Amino acid sequence: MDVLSIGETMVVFAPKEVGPMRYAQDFSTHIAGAETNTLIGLEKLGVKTGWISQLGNDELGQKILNFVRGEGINVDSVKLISEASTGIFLKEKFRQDQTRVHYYRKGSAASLMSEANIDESYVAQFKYLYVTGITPALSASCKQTIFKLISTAKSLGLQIVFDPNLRLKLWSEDEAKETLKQLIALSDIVLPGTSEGAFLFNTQSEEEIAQEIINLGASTVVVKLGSKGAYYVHNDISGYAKASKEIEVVDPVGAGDGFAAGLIAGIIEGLSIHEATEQACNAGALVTTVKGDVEGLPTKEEIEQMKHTGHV
Ligand code: CKP
Ligand code: MG
Repeated sequence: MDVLSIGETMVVFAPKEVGPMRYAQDFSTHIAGAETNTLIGLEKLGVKTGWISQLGNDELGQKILNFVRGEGINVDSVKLISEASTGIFLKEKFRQDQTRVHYYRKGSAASLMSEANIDESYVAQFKYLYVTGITPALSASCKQTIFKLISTAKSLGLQIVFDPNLRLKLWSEDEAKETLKQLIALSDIVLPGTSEGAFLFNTQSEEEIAQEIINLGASTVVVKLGSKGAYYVHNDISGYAKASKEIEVVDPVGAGDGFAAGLIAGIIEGLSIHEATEQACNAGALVTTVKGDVEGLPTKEEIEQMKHTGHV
């Protein structure tokens, strides 16, 4: 298998109508979590993946497990526990162009993960470890688990890919800043957005953000610039790439995870950093054309079609 990740996946309830959620009557349900969003994107692009997690031994936990397994991800390291419930979140389209996320995940089954969830022989089956800044924000034991998993993975020769995924609803600014910088310093490939870069390094410039991250030890940095594309630095190569077509955004959540999937798949299939970044931009853009965090993740054929014809 190629890519391993660890994190929390939840059931999402999204009001069907636009407007403040207090008036909502009907909800649609989806499944989302940054790490499985990316793993599902990778599976769609032909990359074999595995996931370490914990879910409640409840109906929603079973729903998530079935869904993730159904997308092809290996779930041998996912535990169902009876001590806590599966986390959920609500995704409110407050106004047509304003999405708000509300978490109900404190004390969830995933937040109780500990070093006992890491099986070294399982980790040894992979070439890349994909981590986001959400998992260490879930609890003290999750934070400890992330550092342990990264050091185990590094000692086994895995490459570390990191998306800061700053979530200030989950932890304080000071703790987030300190921990995210520590995690960046342990990573080979780092995928920040400009607002995350600005939070961490006090600059809006993508070139300065990338340089700060290279100085911390990464060999590859790709800074996401939203609809403007992305800026990459890989060893001594740098440049810009963007999606092959302007798209109409239906639901922006999950774009970064689709981006990560496109990039990692591109690196695994041996694309140049420019081509891999372009594939990442196309995958991220396509995610936003469909409601839900994973439903719009593209196959390789869709990406090729977008690239060559500019049509989705
Ligand atoms: O940065 P993105 O919009 O790509 O991330 C979205 C995901 O894991 C979403 O699926 C949600 O479950 C989360 O980030 C989160 O915990 O906020
Ligand atoms: Mg993100």
